[in-house]
Amino acid sequence: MNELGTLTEKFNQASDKNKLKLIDDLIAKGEEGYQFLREFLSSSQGHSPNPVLGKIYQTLKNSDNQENINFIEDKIPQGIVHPQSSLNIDYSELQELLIIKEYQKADVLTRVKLCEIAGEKATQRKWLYFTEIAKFPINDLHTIDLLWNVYSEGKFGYSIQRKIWLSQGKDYIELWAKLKWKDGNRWTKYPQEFIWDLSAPLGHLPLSNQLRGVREIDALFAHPAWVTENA
Ligand code: UYC
Repeated sequence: MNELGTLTEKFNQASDKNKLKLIDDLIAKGEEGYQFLREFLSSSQGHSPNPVLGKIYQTLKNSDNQENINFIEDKIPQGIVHPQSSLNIDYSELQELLIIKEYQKADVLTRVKLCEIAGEKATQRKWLYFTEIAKFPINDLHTIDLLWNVYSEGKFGYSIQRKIWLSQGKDYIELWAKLKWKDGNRWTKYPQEFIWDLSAPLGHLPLSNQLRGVREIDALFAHPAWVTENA
């Protein structure tokens, strides 16, 4: 078998975590690697979106290879997630920003969308009461979390942050340290000291301002969106 054949076979048998790494090796093979990735993505349509498919999508869409760009435009122009909303909220711009890894813009837009979910008053106020968060539709929180997860190699999103928080015994001091939101006694300064790419620690984004205390993020982590999935 040729080198590419060995690589694609390895890819097919790999765990998702290893697939993420092997995507880079496939890209290094040039057009043949890209062709494999296009076919893999095609044959995965109808599967639920995950970070492996998200990384392949981003790689093809953000490459300067015309065949990749044509493939994306013809087959999957909007992204691999079909955003669900119980409130008819449009998440397509959030998907676009995450696909091109504009994580800082996506972070800002995520807060705008949370206010949109909460309603007119929150949108004008530009921040949330914890009582509003408790009433958020599960669908919309799942969509926002899925978009972040799928287009960050599984690194970002609220459900990841919540898992870290649970693993730290629901201790916010520990959570802030893990997410690099605080370094010792020093709060990370918004926005310039946050890390806006995939070199960030697990769960670093999206941000929740802690200026008004932890009740907001606490309501987010207590939401049934996460509890029903994995207790
Ligand atoms: N900021 O420090 N933050 C702001 C974070 C705190 C502060 C926005 C995160 C600590 C002020 C976002 C951290 C603190 C403003 C974040 C952080 C503080 C502001 C923009 C680490 C001082 C502007 C959206 C936990 C010690 C005032 C927003 C205002 C803004 C995020 C200060 C996303 C994760 C306790 C003074 N900070 N924030 O919510 O209200 O305004 O405009 O968390």
